[in-house]
Amino acid sequence: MKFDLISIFPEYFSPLKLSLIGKAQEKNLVSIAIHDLRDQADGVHKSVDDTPYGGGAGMVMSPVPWGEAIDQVLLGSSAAIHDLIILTPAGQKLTQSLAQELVECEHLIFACGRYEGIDHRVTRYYQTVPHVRVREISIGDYVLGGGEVATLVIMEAIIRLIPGVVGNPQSLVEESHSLPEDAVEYPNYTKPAVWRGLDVPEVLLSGNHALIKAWRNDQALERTQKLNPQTRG
Ligand code: 6SD
Repeated sequence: MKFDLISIFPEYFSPLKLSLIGKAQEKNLVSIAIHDLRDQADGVHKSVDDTPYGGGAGMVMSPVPWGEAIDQVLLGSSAAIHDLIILTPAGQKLTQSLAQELVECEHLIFACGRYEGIDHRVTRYYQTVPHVRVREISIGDYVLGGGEVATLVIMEAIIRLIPGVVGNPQSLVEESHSLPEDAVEYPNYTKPAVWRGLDVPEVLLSGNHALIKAWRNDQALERTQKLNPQTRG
């Protein structure tokens, strides 16, 4: 799976060398290339933004360097389909099922805006390009300073679903199947059996696997009701 990330702050992506995603790159399960949008900017100031048509506060990212950067990525790719992800609070909300859909993609391009966002013609133009699917995605209803952190979130959600990335595939199975549909996780405990006067729930020490399974199920449902009663459980 190939990822191309385009941003004016390429250093935002340094954490991708760590942990799960770092290992996934070492194992050649994913290939990640980072591109500085400013490499496509002209003039001494390498400007990538301008004032908004129609007025208003802030600056809008010019479609010109974005078009150059995205075209360059597309020309260098042999993929049959390219998914161009544009991060925006107005996009489709990231969910586990969207992550499961995206992990099937061969080539993901993340366009990370800053300022007031990217000139909307970038979305409109690439919607007309054959073999490109444009997806506007949000990670939640709050406003970030740019698309970089949202990209890191989406990539982590996707990459851990690639077979061979998570060490113990049973943990993926447990997360997705053995709990009730859409429930959050049950609470976890490890040694010591008593910590600062707090015991581990007795059932977990019982060795009775059927009882443990039923208890975890109850706990997951109870937590789901408390944490997210509107949308889950
Ligand atoms: C200006 C951006 C890009 C600004 C964003 C995405 C979400 N879920 N909240 N905020 C965002 C994305 C904000 O570029």
